Amino acid sequence: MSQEKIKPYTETELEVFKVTFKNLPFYKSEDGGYVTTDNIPELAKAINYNRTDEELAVVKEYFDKQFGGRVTFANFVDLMATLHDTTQIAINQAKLIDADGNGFISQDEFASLLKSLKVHDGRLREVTFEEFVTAADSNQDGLVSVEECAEWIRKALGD
Ligand SMILES: [Ca+2]
Ligand SMILES: [Ca+2]
Repeated sequence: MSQEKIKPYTETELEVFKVTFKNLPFYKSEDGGYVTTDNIPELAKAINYNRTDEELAVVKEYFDKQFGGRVTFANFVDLMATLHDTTQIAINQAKLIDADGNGFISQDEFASLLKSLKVHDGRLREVTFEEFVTAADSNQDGLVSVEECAEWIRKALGD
């Protein structure tokens, strides 16, 4: 499996992110460094992560459940990536979603995609698998490839 489509952040970019993160007034340096989910509204403001209160509540819920109420530096980088490069996050996400690695998104895999995307965009709550296939299957072979899925995510995340 080739990974060259995913362009990771450079050392310099990561260094800048780290400095930004550590300089947040509510940053906690224990346990490798984190921000509690209570500070998500301030965190969002600090990085121009423009989301509604409702969407931020979903983000908070996600971090509460998945990460015990903490936003770590790695999580922060992911959040930055959604701002910085929607294409990259979309490709990363599509690859992650293709859990069995067959290059296509199954109905089960789509269900987990929807779950993760809801964190980013509350509007996606009601998309069915059929609607997803219709919208995403650009070469009309009836299957949604990882690339087609990435393009769909990119559109879904873009405004
Ligand atoms: Ca698959
Ligand atoms: Ca297709």
